[in-house]
Amino acid sequence: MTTLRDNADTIAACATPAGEGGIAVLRVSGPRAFAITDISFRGTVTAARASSHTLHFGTIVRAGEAVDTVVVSVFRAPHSYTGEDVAEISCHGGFFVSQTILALLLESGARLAAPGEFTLRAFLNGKMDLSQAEAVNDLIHAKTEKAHRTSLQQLEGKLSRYVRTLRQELLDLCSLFELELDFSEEEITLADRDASARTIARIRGTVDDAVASYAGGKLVREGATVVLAGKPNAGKSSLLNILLNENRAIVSHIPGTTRDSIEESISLNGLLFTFIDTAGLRDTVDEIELEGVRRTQQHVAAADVVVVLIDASVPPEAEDALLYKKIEETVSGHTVLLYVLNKSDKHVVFDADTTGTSPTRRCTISCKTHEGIAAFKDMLYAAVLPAYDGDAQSVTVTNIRHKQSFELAGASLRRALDAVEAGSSGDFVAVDLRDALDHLGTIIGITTPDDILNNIFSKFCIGK
Ligand SMILES: Nc1nc2c(ncn2[C@@H]2O[C@H](COP(=O)(O)OP(=O)(O)OP(=O)(O)O)[C@@H](O)[C@H]2O)c(=O)[nH]1
Ligand SMILES: [Mg+2]
Repeated sequence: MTTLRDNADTIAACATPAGEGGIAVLRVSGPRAFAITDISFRGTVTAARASSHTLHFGTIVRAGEAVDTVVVSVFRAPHSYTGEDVAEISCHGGFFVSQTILALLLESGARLAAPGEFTLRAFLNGKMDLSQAEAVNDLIHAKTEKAHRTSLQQLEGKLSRYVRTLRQELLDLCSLFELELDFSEEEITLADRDASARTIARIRGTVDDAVASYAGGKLVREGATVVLAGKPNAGKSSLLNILLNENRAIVSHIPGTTRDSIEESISLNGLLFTFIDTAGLRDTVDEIELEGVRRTQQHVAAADVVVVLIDASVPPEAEDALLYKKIEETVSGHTVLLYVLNKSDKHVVFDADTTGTSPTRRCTISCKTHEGIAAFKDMLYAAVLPAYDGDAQSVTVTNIRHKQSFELAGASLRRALDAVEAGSSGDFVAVDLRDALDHLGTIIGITTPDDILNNIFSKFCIGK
């Protein structure tokens, strides 16, 4: 997007996905939106003369011939999504029809919109701030109830209000320190140092809370990855099938059935869980199985949760301890390890205590009778939940860009606090406070450089 801040063009794109559907919607936005639409639209009134927020039935014509019957929605600036004049043409949802109408709009003088350009214009025209614009994209991609709720709250301005409140407090404080510069000759102190230090520390605490909420935010946005690992025949594929409620993976009594990893996602209590069924871990000379084992180890290393599944109906073998130790060594620091004893319907001979795990991190199930599955799901949910407090009052940061800005703001505030405590002059403190203000400003788009804006909006779909 070379024309980031150039709103002179009128842009057009198909706002609905490619393919066949009930309707498709072509969106046109910009100073010539109505004039361009009217070149091919025949209705009882032209879009140019229609009042805002009205719908108009008519026909799209090309070279005197009808292309489709359509409904044109008219939104006049500034009361539209982009803040500009917007026409939305709802046509029959066929690929040929929608592409023909789009081509007509482009021939009539519109430019094809870049990804996210409608939302970019909404942002540039002050219809929403940057964090709200990003929430639009999150809302579109939300797959679960919690992802939907957090993105909607962000769209409605929850994060914006949080950031604006912090910035206002900082701005008030910063002006006092800056004002001292005007009286530097007289050595007047306007900002009480003790009170200022307390305020900065409090704001820093709030900023740190926002950073800390990211672990939960990431969980809400991306979900948790749960790897089912263990020895061959433990019942990993059986468990996957039960969780998905379908016969996704092949189950057989032959050890080494699963060779490739199988990945599927489901929503549990509103959070997205991606389960990966893996090749059973054992020493093998089979080349394909060996590759499977290598992949299992990779998944284990990247997992949020590793479920170590154990066939409790067979006694532990001498090398088992080594296997479990290896899994423990492979997982990263934040990974939760759960030990699940399977086949409780049979005679259980495996002693769970030999795993050396805490009882809250293990359970017994039967993939045959489904005994213990509900408790297993509860344990799984509880294992990832600490990351997400779901507290409606506090803010949940779901976006890595926002997290980094909060971190940078926190670091600036730390420097400001050091400067106050070291008795530095007001201008030193003010510089760090200004930095913190700028970092917070990038979250809502006040001080965000154009290349970052480009990067953000280029990830949107075309037509949004
Ligand atoms: N009795 C009983 N049999 C089970 C249970 N769970 C799985 N099985 C059986 O155990 C065998 C192995 O099950 P799978 O789900 O294929 O085991 P896996 O861990 O995926 O094995 P690999 O893919 O070879 O690593 C099959 O014959 C299953 O029917 C259970 O709870 N009780
Ligand atoms: Mg399997």
